Amino acid sequence: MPDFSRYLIDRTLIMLSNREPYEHRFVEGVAGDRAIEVRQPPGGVVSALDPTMQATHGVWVAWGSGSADQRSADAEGRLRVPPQTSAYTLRRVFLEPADVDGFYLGFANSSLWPLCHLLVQHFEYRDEYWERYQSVNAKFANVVVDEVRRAEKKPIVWIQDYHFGLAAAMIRDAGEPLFVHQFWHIPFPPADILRLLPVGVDEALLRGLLGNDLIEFHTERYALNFLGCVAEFIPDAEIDSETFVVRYEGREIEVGVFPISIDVERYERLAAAPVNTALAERLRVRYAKNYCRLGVGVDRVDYTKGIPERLRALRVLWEQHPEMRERFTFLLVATPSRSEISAYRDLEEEMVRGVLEINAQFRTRTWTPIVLIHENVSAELLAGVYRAADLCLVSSLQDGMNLVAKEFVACQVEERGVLVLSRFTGAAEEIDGAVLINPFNLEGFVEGIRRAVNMSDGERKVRMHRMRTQLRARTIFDWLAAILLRTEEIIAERARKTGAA
Ligand code: GDG
Repeated sequence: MPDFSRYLIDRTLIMLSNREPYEHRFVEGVAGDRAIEVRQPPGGVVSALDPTMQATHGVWVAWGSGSADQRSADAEGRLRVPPQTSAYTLRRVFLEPADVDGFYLGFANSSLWPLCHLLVQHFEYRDEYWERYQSVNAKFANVVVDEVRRAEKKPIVWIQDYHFGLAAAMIRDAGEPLFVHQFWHIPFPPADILRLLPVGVDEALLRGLLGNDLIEFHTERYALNFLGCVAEFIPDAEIDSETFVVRYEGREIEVGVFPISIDVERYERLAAAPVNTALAERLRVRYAKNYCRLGVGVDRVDYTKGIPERLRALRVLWEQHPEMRERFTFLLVATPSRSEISAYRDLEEEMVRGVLEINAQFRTRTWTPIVLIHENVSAELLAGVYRAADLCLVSSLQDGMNLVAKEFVACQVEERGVLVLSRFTGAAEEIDGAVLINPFNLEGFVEGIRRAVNMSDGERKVRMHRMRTQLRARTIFDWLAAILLRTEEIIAERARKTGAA
C-alpha cells in the first residue's frame, strides 16, 4: 500500500459517510452477561478509506448504527479508532427510527437508488422521505461544520455517496474556508429519469451536489449524465463540456472520472492462502469433476444485480441445451440486504423459489444444478470460492462499478476462470477480457454462458491473464491516490489564481 501520509500534509481530512468504519455491538458474554464487541463492517470501500484516515489522522463522521455505539462514544458521539492504535477520531451521529425510515430506507434507498439505476418500476417517492432526507443531511452537515471548526489544519471534507446529496451545499453555507468533494458510488441518471422526482426536488439535489468543489464518478457516462442534468435543471450554471467544469455561483466545480477498484494484493493473498488451496480443491472435487464446470455468482440480494434474469438464463440453458446438464454447476452466494424494504423481501422469495424450481426440474441422482448459499460469508471464504470457479456470472441491470467482477479476477490465481459480465456495469467499461452480456437479452445471455463453459483452456488463460495485468495496474490505492492528487492540484491551481491557499 502506498504511503498516504504524503498527501494532505497540511490538511485535516474530514470524511462523511453513512456507514461507519467501526461498529460496537452488544453480544452475549460467556457468563450470560452483555459484552461489547467492536468490528469493522464488511465492504471494500470502508476497508480502503480506513488506512487513509489512519495515515492522515483526520475525523470520520458517520451514522452510529451499532447497538452499543452510543455507550462506546463520549457525549458528543466521538471516540478514537482503531481500538488498538487510536489513530483518528470517529464522530458518530445518532438517528431516530423515523430518520432511518425516511432518510435511509426512504429517499436514499427507495427513491434515489432505483432512479440512479434506471429501474423506475421500483421508484417510490413520498414527501416524508424527502423531508427526512433534508433534515438528516442538515444534521450530518452541522456535525461536519463543527468538526471543520475544530480542525487543527486547513479542512478538506470528503463526502461518500448518494445518502448525502445535499450535504456539500449545506456545509459550504456555513461560510468556513474549505475544500469539499464527493464520490458518487452508483450510476448517475440522465435528465429524463431524474425528472421523475417532483419538480424542485431534482433541482435541489443538483444544487446540493454543486456545493462541492469536485464531484467524482466511476465512468465518463455517469459524469456526462450529471452534466446533462445540470444543463437541464440549473439555468444559472454554465458548463464547459471540454474540461467538465461547471461555473456556478461564482465558483468552479470539477466533475472527474475515477473508477474504483479493490485491494488486489489482499485478494490475491487470501486466494493463495493454504486454507483456500484446500477449499478450492474440495469445491472442485465436489462440483467440477468429470469435465463439469463450476460457475459462481456473489451478490447482495438487490434488484439491480439481475438475479432473476440470471436464473432465467440458466433455466433456458439447461432446458434448450441438455448437454449442459451435469456439465455445469452454479454456486450462488446471495447475501440478504435491506430486508426492511418490501421490494427486497419479494426478490429474496423470488430467488429462493426460482432456485428450488430449477433444481427440481433438472436435478439428477448425482448432480444439483444450483447450490445456494443464502447468508453472509467471510471475505476469506469468498476468495476461496472465486479461486475454485471456472466462470463468474455478473448480470447487473445497472451497476456503478461492480467490485465482485474485480475480486473474481484478483482471486483467479490459476488463471482458469472466465468472467461473464453485464455490459451495464462500470467494470465493463474498464475491463478488457470478459465475455460481455446484456441481461435483458435472454438468448444472448444464454449464449454467453455457453461460450464461457465451452471456452478452450488456452483462450481462458489469455483473457484472464490480460485482466489480471490490467487490474494490478489499477488498485483501490491508485484510485485513492488519483483523487487525493487531483484535490491537491485543484487547491494549488486556485491558490495560484487568487494568491491564497
Ligand atoms: C456500491 C455500488 C460499486 C457480497 N456478499 C458478501 C460480500 N459481498 C461483497 C462483495 C463486494 C461487495 O460486497 C459488493 O460490491 P459491489 O460493487 O458488487 O456492489 P454494491 O454493494 O452495490 O456497491 C457498486 C460499489 O458501491 C463501490 O463503489 O462498485 O456499483 O452499487 O465487495 O465481495 N462480502 C462478504 N460476504 C458476503 O457474503 N464478506
